[in-house]
Amino acid sequence: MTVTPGVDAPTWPEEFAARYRAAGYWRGETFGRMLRERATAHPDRVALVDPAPERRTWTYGELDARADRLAAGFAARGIAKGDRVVVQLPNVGEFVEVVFALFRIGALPVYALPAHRETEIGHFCSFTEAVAYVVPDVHAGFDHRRLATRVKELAPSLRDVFVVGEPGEHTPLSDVPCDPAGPFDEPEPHELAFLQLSGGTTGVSKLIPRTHDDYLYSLWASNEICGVDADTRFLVALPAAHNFPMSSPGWLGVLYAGGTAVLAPKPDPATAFPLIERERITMTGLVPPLALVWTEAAARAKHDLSSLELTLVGGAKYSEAAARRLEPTLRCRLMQVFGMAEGLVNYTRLDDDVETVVSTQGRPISPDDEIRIVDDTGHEVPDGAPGQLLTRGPYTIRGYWRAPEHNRNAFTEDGFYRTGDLVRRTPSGHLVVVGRAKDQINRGGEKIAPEEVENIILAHPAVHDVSVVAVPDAYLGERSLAYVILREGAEPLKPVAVKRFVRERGVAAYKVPDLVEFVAAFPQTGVGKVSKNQLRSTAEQH
Ligand code: OOB
Repeated sequence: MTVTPGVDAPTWPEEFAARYRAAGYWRGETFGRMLRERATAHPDRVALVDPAPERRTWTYGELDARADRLAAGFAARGIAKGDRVVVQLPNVGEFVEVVFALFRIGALPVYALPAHRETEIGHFCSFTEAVAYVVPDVHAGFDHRRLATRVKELAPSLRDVFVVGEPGEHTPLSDVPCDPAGPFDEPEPHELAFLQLSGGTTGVSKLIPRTHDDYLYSLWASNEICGVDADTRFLVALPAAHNFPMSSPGWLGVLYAGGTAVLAPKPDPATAFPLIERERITMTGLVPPLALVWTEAAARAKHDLSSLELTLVGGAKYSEAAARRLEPTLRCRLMQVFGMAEGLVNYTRLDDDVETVVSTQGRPISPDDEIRIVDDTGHEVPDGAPGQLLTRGPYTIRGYWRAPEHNRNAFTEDGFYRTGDLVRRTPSGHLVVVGRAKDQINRGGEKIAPEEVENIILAHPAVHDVSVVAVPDAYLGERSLAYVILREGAEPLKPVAVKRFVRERGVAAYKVPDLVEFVAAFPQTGVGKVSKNQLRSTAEQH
């Protein structure tokens, strides 16, 4: 089934699109052509390094040729423009090869995280009517081929499973490449490039439709802000499929600039520090808990980290005290980033003073990022006061993919995205994140929709009701706590049994509640609804 822009993926009204083109934000480029141009300009420069288990490199010329051959192979297997392909790969070179091959034929990667399991993958595959699913053989001790076999039963549209490594009953990715056969039905710059996942506040993740034009703008503008150029050597420490390490400025930004992206198999100092030394890494991006660990480890590190010039920290609130420690210990610049897969990204700037860098989450990329900070009734708050952040702009979506009902609430009538974040604005235009209005848990940058976990726990026969809330945590920022009311007369349950029940449903491990507590009743609001605010205050006592 083809994708109809505007219906499946609400798009920018023509007057806005015209304005963004006239301002030079949307340059009429596509990812496929971008890589081709870089490969023509500097074929022998190294684009990509996959250091483990043995070091592999791809020059721009090699990556381009490889993307062409894979694209031809995918096309020969019937994958066509507009088709969705769920890609669930860890930080390996094949991830980059596969997505550029898909970009080239206009098929849309759907970026799953390595942690996702049957529930999430089954949903992505069936909801998007994906025709193919790309997996590693075994990653972090988990056999993705067996997951793929089960998912095939859930999603009848799925024709192919391609495996990086030992294929089992599926198709090895190494069998796919063909000699390029003629030009492909290439996508246009205004068309969709991929579907990114939302952190979500509802039962299932919403899909975020990003176009070549809008995403490429966020890349080159991020490059200018972060000082990314052909000499940049960027360490992809976080999962490559997440929007932050992909585009802020991330591996895609680095490839745009002609630099080198190095894929870390894991983000811990024991893995990352030797890589920084060996690969002369100049830049990386971390979530706050990792930044804490790196800062502590750097104080007694034996490795030479002197090549590191800039560390970006974002994805969740970075405490001011922790932010203050980063520059002196890692001996590089800090940049805070407050972004969202839906679009808007804020950075502190290289010429901001230290106080601004440690105490704010940055200001928007674009002069045309419109920011409104409003109260509960939708009215703008006085300057400097906290309120809910709404935004609209040249790289912020106008609606989720195939979600018209949800879009009615998630966006205002005039197209502003309701971020659900509570912020205040400083006189310099920087935003400070002060809290959250949306029902979401931010577990060290990994987003959990309480409703999704509640729905799973509710399916337990002994459970009468459940409410999942955040508990403050010194390391992760937040952890999850499930308050459970048991059915009358039900056998008493242990917390561990509730956790096991969630895990066995086949969801990403980070969604399994960290804590489970049994209660007799929930506090109620005036209108008789469960008061999550009160539950959260109780949870803060933990
Ligand atoms: C990034 O993207 P998502 O889509 O996983 O999560 C977005 C949400 C924001 O709405 C906000 O609630 C939270 O994550 N967030 C932050 C933050 N950065 C993101 N909250 C406080 N302080 C920060 N610095 O997380 C993302 C996307 C692109 C770049 C960076 C992060």
